[in-house]
Amino acid sequence: MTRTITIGAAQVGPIQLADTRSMVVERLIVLLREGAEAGCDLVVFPELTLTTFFPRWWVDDLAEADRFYETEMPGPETQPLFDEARRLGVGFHLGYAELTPDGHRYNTAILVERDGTIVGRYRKVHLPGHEDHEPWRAFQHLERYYFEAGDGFDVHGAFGGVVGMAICNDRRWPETYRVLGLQGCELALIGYNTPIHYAPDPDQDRLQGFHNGLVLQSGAYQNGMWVVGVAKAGCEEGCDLLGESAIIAPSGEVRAVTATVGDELVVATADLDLCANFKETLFDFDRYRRPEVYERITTQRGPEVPAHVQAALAAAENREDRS
Ligand code: CDT
Repeated sequence: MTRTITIGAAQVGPIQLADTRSMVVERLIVLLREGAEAGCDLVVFPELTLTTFFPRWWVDDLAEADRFYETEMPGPETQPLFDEARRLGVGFHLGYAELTPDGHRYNTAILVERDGTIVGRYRKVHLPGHEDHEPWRAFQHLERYYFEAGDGFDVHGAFGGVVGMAICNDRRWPETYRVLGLQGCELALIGYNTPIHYAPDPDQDRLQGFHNGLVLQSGAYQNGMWVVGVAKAGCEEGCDLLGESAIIAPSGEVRAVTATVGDELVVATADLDLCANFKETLFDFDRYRRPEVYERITTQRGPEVPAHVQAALAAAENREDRS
């Protein structure tokens, strides 16, 4: 018996500050219905789907930003999305800002099964950008101010397979995919908001699309899993966000990719059994991995050039100075 799941990557175009939750949810329902017509079992929405990407602005007091966070899921404005999903029998993945009853703030994603029940929740682990106001930037990237970091990558038994989640900047870190891969993940869902302009090194602006494909495709291939990367795209409040949402096979091949930076659904049917072609051959972790020599990965955070290498480099520099 094959295990196939038809997936819709539901890219969402820009959401402006003035757009209400209800307006956004209406757009999501249109994409969900389109997914149902295309035979989707699962429709994947991006990171922080319900609002504009608010970490681009500084506020003196975090409470001023409370309106961007969800205090319940579903809440009155998101309930229609859950209702429509259940009616259509289509599951979904949704990213949003979460404010917990005890005051914690997370960049969160949930996985919702075809009957409308939440089967998994993930809180972003790798928070990019900065924590203080940096007025020199054209726009801020204050995720480290607005959110606390989540504490791990879990997988969930859903849609007939092993499903994991990650959010945006997580996709640039190989550890993300590996920790999921080590739990047998067959399908990783990753929403993103990626500004084209990267203030600390603007030379990277021209590489945003290339780097996006590079990390999603290598993560898929090196772990033998399907990866779905979904953008909030287009010009949001004057800030251009990358599109290029894609569904990637365990071979690393792109099976579907968006062509616009607006609301756009692309669909691919994922055979989860294809994962075994990679997980049981070249990437047979149990047979080939060598965790005993990877100790630095979990014990060390930043790079440490060993003392003997530093000494050798200093000696070489001395010799050059003397010659
Ligand atoms: N949302 C998010 O994580 N965006 C980051 C931008 C990094 S630049 C501060 C990304 O990795 O795409």
